[in-house]
Amino acid sequence: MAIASVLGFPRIGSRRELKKAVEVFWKGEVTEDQLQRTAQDLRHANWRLQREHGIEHIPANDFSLYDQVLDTTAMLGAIPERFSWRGNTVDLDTYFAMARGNSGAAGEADIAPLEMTKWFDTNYHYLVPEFTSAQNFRLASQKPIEEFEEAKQAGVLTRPVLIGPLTYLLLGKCLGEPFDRLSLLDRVLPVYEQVLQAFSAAGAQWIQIDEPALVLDLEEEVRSAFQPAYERLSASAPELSILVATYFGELAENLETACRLPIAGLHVDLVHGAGQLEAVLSTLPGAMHLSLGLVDGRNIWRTDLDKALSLARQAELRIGPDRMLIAPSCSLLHCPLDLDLEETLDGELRSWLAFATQKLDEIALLTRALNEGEATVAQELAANREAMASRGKSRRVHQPEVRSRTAAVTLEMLRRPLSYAERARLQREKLKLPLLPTTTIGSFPQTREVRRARADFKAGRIDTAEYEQFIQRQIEETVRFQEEIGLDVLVHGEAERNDMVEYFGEQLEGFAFTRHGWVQSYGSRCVKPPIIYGDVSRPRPMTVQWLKYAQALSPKPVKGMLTGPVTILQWSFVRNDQPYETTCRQIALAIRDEVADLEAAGISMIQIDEAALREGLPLRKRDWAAYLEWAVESFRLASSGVRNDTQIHTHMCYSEFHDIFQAITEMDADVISIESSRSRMELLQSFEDFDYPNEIGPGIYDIHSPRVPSREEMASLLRLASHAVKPERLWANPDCGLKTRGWPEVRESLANMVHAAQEVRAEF
Ligand code: 39S
Ligand code: ZN
Repeated sequence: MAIASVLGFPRIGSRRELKKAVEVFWKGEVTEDQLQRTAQDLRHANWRLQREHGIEHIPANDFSLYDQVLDTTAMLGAIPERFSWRGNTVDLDTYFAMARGNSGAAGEADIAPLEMTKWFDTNYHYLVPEFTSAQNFRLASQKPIEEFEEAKQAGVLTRPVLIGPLTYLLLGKCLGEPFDRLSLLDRVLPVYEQVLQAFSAAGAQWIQIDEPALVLDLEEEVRSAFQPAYERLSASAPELSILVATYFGELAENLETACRLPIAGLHVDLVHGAGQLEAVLSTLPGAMHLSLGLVDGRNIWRTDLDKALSLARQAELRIGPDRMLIAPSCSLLHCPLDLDLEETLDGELRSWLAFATQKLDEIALLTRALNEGEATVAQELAANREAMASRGKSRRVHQPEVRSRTAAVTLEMLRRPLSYAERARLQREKLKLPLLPTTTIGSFPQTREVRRARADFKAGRIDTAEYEQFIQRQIEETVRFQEEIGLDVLVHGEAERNDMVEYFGEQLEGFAFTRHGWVQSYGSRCVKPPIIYGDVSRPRPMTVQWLKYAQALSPKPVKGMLTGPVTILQWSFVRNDQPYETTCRQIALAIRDEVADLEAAGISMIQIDEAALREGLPLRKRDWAAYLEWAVESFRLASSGVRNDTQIHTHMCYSEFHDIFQAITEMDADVISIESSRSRMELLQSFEDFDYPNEIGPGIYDIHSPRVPSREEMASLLRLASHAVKPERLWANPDCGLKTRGWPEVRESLANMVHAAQEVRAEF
């Protein structure tokens, strides 16, 4: 019989209970016990829910108070020296210090947190493990076992989840002298062996070990490290059935490696690696179970059950039902929890969607169809067919005008009429900015007050006029503050925006947005990605009213702020019935219209953020060129419709540019601002090496912590930058938006930044 299974489940709770509990704990308003009780309730609710929905292999240890990679670091006792951890097991203070750093408050030292980065190509961020060549590991957290026991006591025999040793090491970074991370494998394996033995002793039958690294381009030495590692692991707990889970792509040339492992089962992603089933079936050894990732764990579309069943039947013919597990493509962590909470979505749209809870039903249904025959679920299958057909032909999805407009894009529309050098001259004449102009990335602190006003407005407690007046007051205060400290290029502060993607999604045609569709982005921070279900267009201006208001307040230029097409695409749930690049081009045209309207309203500088351009890079290098081509083209389509003397800015939230430098240059923005203060301007090396032709604002104020950088510190960063970039092409700005910061530190830091720029300016 095929087994209904799940690889991981959302843990924040239907009302973001985890976020709220963790944040009040950080403020010291509740005890550790209270936090742990909330966490326990959430775990129990998840186990119960999955059981009620017919899932047999239910995960444990997929829960986390912050991040599952950090949990693994705690399990392995790989706590960097600077946290001065001396305990036997990792305590909660050390755990959260690694996640958030120690701001130096209350007499404590100022300790930097672990770095945060993207979990593969998702919008989830994990904390990067740090290793030294002398790194030691030992079992320092019983969490995996405790959560397994906890479930068992609640009557659920779970399949616990661990991040595999190879993936874990590959996600980490080496400190000090460079060395091979895999040289640490022999030191981590004993801890894994101990954990497996503990699971075995506790009565676990299956264990899931996630090795998503197997869908990446791997060097031969890395690939060949899997076999001996898994030989040790499986020998250490022979009664335990190990399922190695791969996801987010195809195994491709790593398939044989995976199939040779001495394990009981292999999970493959058949949504993001749709073409690999036949190859997997031909390579899978005679006794190995196959877990079929048929239900998309990263998107919100209802599964086409006929298609999924035909894949399952294909597998069944070759390996029989007894070696099959039916599963989501990856953990459901990346999906919102429950479609039933969305009372405001209309019935038609809702019939096309499945959130995590609905995906449980799909998995159970597919399993039943296999085990008991399709006749037993005929009604459900018919309803599914009807939903698929309605989506395929709906007028809301297919807009002929959008189609013809996208088809009519010409090469001229992708190019500014003059070169950067000629544009720069015109822009200098018009804007009359000083050397090293100072500006910010766009957002100012989103205070409780701002969020509350929006919540009140959405709930109807205040009316439109009241809300708009409130936002205008915020804008005015922000503009006045910037004038006061002497910034050269102002922004309106984005008080009206809940999120840089959701805000635009709410106003574009072809997008739907949810009320409770939260997905964890990192730690306690969540996002509510909009749903792109149809052809995209812009019925009316989205930002012009606010920018016009702000510009009227000041003679200084106010920069218009937009989110770029690639970033809107990356941070939304995207339709799966046409290529991503087609959807991206439609969004680009909508943004292009907004750019034109801003220009017409007298805005002379427009920033189009592509925060997510780099993270959209495909996992396999061979797919990079195609992606970068349409991504850059979309940006150019959005940005090239302006006059030569209108200055186009863009912003990017990371500092590894070496490998995509060509693409960044081809975007041809007049000014680019980038993160860099944490990497101490290392990225300037790239700009020097490649001789970036346009203007750059390397971030000199690290906004990722509440720390206030001094004027001297920022001045020296600017001087450093002026060695790599000609002073006439250099800007002074923070390294990202200020929305997560508080006003007091922002006031002080920005004033220091302006002084730093003035100081260095005087030296030229
Ligand atoms: N992806 C997206 N989409 N956007 C991004 O900015 C990023 N940045 C990177 C990469 N991916 C991204 C990740 N960084 C937050 C901050 C940084 C992030 C991701 C998320 C963040 O702060 N999220 C907020 C949070 O988790 C939610 C932001 C939001 O949508 O708290 N706020 C809404 C608003 O402002 C809803 C606010 C809210 O919680 O309108 N309201 C309360 C409620 O609904 C009521 C308000 C109150 O009384 O306090 O209960
Ligand atoms: Zn940024």
